[in-house]
Amino acid sequence: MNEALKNGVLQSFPGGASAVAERRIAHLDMDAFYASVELLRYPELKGLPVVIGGRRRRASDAELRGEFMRLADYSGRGVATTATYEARAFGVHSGIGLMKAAALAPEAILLPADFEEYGRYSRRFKAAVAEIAPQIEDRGIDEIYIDLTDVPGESRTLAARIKDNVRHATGLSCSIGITPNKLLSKIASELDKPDGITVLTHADLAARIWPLPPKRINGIGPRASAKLEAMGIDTIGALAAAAPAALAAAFGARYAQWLLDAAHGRDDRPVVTVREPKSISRETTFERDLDQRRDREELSRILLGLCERVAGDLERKGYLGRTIGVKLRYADFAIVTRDVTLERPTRDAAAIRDAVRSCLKRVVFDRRLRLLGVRVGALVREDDAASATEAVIAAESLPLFE
Ligand code: TTP
Ligand code: MG
Repeated sequence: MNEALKNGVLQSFPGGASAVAERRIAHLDMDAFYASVELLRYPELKGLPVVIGGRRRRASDAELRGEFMRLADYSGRGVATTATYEARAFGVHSGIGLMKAAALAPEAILLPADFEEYGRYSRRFKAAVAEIAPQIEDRGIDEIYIDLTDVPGESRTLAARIKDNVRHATGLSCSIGITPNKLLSKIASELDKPDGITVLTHADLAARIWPLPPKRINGIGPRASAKLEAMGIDTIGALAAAAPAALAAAFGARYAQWLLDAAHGRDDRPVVTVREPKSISRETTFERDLDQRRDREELSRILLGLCERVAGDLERKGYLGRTIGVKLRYADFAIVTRDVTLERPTRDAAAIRDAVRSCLKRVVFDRRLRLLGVRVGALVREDDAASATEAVIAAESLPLFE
């Protein structure tokens, strides 16, 4: 296939005909997301360095007095999940240990994370975008890709409208990059953070993208970045100009080709609008109704089998889940469900079984059973799980009746 066609680039042929209309892809990322949601709740903290992190915990002495906790008063091994831009000015960032952060910004306010609240705002901002542009690929709690190719309007105007709608619906700001593909848009959305709009075409590649370090490309992690640096490649431009053979020798042919395509801004991945599954579950109806006491062994065996099958499903589909639930149907068809939310997402059969057991402790077995089901929800994609696990949450249980 013609290179230009493959990348969806508008190509004028000598006859003047356009081969493929250039795509217009936006990447939208919320600004200091968790911290900004907290500032809606505590507007008096606006303009101050604020850090989100640590476990959900019992109220500290400061909180009991109705005061905010300062980083200087923190002790423990927690990490910052994010920080306001005012705190970032002191060098505080996602992933930094809170004790280290305290040394940098002792006066900064420390707030615990409230993931349920962030989830609510996440749904709200996505719905606000969908009112203007419905072709959305969900990339996690605070970012999305949007295919704007068929949405009328000039790019900058459209981005401004989307930002206005998000602000109106949530009170929050975001940054948007618009380019011909996802790879460039993901880079572009960061170029004018916070509250920015960056529109780039392929013609801007050399001036705007090539001066950046290779690690700004989503898919070039710390290891690849260090290896490139050791080869003297410290910008995306240098990567674009690198000898393919040298890259192939260092990274293997496939990744080397991807590196070169990325450095040249080539990416034809579509915006995938399919909804992510909310949960993955397995259930089984018994051949005869079982009694919790008399048929204990059989029930245990069935339960373990279900856990293993769900774990297998998760592995095949590439997900981990944090909420483990159980469903029982009694002989009289009444249904009861229970679930528990773990500290970290898992797909380990034994971890799922342990969680299911803790759910079952909250079930009354006064009738025989005809069905048992195991469900894993609050799913995260395996690729995204690394950052999701950083978001540590204290275990809690949420009984759920149907
Ligand atoms: P980011 O979009 O990376 O960061 P941010 O929204 O806080 O700031 P920015 O303005 O630079 O976009 O991540 C979104 C949320 O995900 C962030 O608010 C907190 C959470 N998070 C973690 O829990 N752990 C992490 O390591 C990172 C990077 C983010
Ligand atoms: Mg963000």
